[in-house]
Amino acid sequence: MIVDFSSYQPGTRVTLFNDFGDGNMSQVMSFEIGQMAFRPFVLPDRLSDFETLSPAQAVVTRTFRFQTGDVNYERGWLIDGQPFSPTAIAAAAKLGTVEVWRLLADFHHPVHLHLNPFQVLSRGIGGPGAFDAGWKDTIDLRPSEEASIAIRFDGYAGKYVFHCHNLEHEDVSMMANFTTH
Ligand SMILES: [Cu+2]
Repeated sequence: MIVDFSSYQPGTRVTLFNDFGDGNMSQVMSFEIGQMAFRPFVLPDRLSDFETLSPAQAVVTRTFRFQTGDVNYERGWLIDGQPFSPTAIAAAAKLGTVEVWRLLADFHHPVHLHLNPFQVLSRGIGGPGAFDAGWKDTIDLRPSEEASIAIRFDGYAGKYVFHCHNLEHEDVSMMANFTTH
């Protein structure tokens, strides 16, 4: 991320706010503007290069539905109709392989995977947005939206989770395990 502070005078304090936060929680961070650096800066045409994953590389396609449902006779949030269980394994991925995961949502669900980043292949009607480009660790699914992501599982064998990053959903109990081997 590149932030241009050149329009501020030295000594200015610039605070980044979260419009959805309450009270002190709305203040994310502050920047103290120092002395001007007279170093000409030109934004490069291309910030970085990365390998683009293709659905053709996928060894398996899995589907996960992020929906409301009952947890212990109360309303909760589920993945494929199931609340989180420490012992249940929703997917077992082979290290070094690429998988496509179709994610379906009934509501806003920012879906987050541990271990590896992923790329957004498709989203809703009209395809991925510019904001979907590059490597992601979370995709914010919108109500009734379906998206496909490509993940290359790599690096470490073990047991990991994926979950809705809305804590009110994750805690009751929109989370599941996957393993890599
Ligand atoms: Cu959610």
